[in-house]
Amino acid sequence: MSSSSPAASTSKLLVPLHVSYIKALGEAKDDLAYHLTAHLRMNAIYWGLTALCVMDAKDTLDREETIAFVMSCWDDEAGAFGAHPEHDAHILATLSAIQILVIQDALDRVDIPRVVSFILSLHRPSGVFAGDAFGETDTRFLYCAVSALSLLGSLSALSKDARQRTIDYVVQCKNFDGGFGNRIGAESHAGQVWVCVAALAILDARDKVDDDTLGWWLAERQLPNGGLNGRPEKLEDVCYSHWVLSSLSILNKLHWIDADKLEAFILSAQDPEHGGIADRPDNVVDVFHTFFGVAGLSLLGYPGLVDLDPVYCMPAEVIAKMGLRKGWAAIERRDA
Ligand code: GRG
Repeated sequence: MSSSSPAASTSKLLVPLHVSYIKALGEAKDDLAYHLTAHLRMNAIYWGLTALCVMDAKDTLDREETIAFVMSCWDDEAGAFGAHPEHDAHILATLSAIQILVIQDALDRVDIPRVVSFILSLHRPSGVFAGDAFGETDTRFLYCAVSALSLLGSLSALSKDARQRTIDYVVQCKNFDGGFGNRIGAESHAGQVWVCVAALAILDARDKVDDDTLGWWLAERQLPNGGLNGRPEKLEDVCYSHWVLSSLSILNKLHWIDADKLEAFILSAQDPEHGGIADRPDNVVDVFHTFFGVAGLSLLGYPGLVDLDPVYCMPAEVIAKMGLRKGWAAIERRDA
């Protein structure tokens, strides 16, 4: 990205440029980068599609083509989705696939009972979930499992006892600073804070969060340049605009950070020539940071954007229609 871009050019969200940047990603099939990121393809389509929804440009991606790609990643042996055709099923790709199908109103294409059994097969006696049949466990996979079950209307497939063990596992990951780590005893990290707080919200166990202690820890993630880091002494990164802000939104404490400074930081990480948002100003853009940048701006009430549900990280209207909306609050959207 050009570092000589005039500051004025990034004082506004460059919506048409970001929309064409995301559209072009799916068409760059001759690029080496496209093939090197095959293991993230399903996640990348979810990030791109949801970013387009937030910018009110959902139809930029062809609906039938998108659904066909998702279905081509079905792993019939496991009964769930891989990240790419011929890849083994994994809970991360499975959640992204379900999110895409829900957004496209195409859940009816899925064998829901098989996906539910795949997810339940990943549940461990401690209450945590594994990512796949090979067994690595952590709170990210726990969130993916809980969110996917909920979106499939099958949270009740977790028995009362299994649900309680899941809640207890998350509670055991809570630290003295109010934050959460990726396993019991692990350091608090904003990404893990979000998965744990959002999973507790879905499981109707929000009361297990120490709102004030965690609210302070999250607010302290803001650095003098306005950006947010993921844990103390680390660099700011645009993606924390989602992990931190969504957590604060679920705690109804978004006003605990300086919204104007964060907004200016996110906007300064845009590529004003080719579109896309980077982790921080003057770095190379990617779809992950583009999505989490616009997600953060949406929660900050940026004009013209569509509301995002911070618990499911999906368009708020879609979640509300499914009757899944939990208590959260964003900053009121400003007029354009
Ligand atoms: C539906 C949005 C959604 C997610 C699914 C995979 C997942 C569930 C959540 C991931 C949560 C998480 C751990 C996010 C953090 C990602 C990140 C930027 C990690 C970087 O960690 P370090 O240690 O960086 O490299 P720092 O910033 O601490 O130096």
